Amino acid sequence: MKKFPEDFLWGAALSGPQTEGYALKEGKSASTWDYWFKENPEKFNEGQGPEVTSNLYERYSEDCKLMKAIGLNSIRTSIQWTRLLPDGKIVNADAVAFYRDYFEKMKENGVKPIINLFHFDMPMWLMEKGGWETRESVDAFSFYARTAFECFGDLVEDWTTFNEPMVHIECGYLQGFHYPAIVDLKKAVQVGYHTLMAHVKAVQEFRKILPKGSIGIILNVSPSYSRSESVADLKAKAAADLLNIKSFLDPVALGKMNQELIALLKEHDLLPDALPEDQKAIAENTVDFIGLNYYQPSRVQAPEMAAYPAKALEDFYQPYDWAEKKINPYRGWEIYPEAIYDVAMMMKNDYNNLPWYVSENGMGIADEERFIDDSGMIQDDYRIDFMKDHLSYLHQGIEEGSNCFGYHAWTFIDCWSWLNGYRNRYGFYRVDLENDYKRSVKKSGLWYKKLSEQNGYEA
Ligand code: BGP
Repeated sequence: MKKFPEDFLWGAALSGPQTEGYALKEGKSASTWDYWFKENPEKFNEGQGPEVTSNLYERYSEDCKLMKAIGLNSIRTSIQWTRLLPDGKIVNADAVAFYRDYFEKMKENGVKPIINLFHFDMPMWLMEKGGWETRESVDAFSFYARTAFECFGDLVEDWTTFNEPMVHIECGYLQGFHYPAIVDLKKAVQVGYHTLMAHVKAVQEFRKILPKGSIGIILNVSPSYSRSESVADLKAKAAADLLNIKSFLDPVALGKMNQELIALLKEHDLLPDALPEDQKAIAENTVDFIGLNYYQPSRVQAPEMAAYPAKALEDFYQPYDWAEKKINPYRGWEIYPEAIYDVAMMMKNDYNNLPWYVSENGMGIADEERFIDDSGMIQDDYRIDFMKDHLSYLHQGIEEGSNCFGYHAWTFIDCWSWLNGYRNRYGFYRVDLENDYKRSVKKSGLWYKKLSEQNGYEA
């Protein structure tokens, strides 16, 4: 039996915009997602938008019981900024009532809420003023954070500021996938810097308002593996890790910007505008813990042709198609559980063994209904195998001293996923969109219950 440390968190991650639905109802204002869907519904898989998603707003009482039923002892979800503060200033009483009841119901069912503040859902009123490109966004976010701590701090002890800041930067400002779909490396760096400062200011507020609570951030880690040991490939790998991992992890965990990253940005004339007092604020507001989302590694090689100074990430490193890679055929992502061990060792060796947890890990499946058996249950053995493989490398990392306190799967119930709509299903519960959003447990949900009860699994 592979046993995990006492009080290990066995849970799942969610986000407000991907589950709640009830968009633009009960006072909620538009986020970039509500706006973009209205303007360009054709960009979204099968025209599935953010209005209903998993209909959790109406079903959260039932859902909290379902969390308990599969042994979840914790859930991370997010508050929607546009629900709590529709105009950025005045608190929406309906939102407070909804979230308070939701978090209370979780607790009644033995589920610890870990509450995140931002999961790609920029308010439209702020985006119209420039969003993360402007320094104003830092103050707006810190006001929102303070408001959330004041409204829910008596119910929630554990908080996170952002989910995967690199994703809103890359998808929104480098790849054109998310609104505002700009492709501009210099702007992307500035957006990243303001996001970092918004996080830092939120931590500063947190220490004043909830000194006994703990606060962290959720970062996506795709550790990079280089094509070869050549100087050029290793340089590409180093750049990928600096830009994608150390850019946030160093300041939030160690209280200082990574100097190699600063040198790289300077060399390419990409340094962001900063205020003189920022360094001090970064140093004084490190986190209590880190959440790391891991899905797949990043395979990199030196660019064949690179603009100088760099104009795009591809001028620093390029993807490399490793011939031996194992692919999830239903999502196209590489499956490489070994990386979780490398992540665990990175936290131990490079980040002072700061407490951390796996805040998302899971397997997305397109057309998952093909795996429904005669009893009506999805037989998702592929998901169980995926998680077991990752847990075994995580276990090894913990045995070797990495300070990991939990594992959260993505996700509890099938969720709406941005432009992908409901294409890729990840839940322990299936959500039947054709049948009044009915939830039904998948085989993996029953397996997870046992895992949580035993605090481990038969190896
Ligand atoms: C993570 C996000 C989640 C979720 C997940 C699955 O990066 O934090 O919000 O979307 O990825 O992604 P997808 O549905 O695109 O497979």
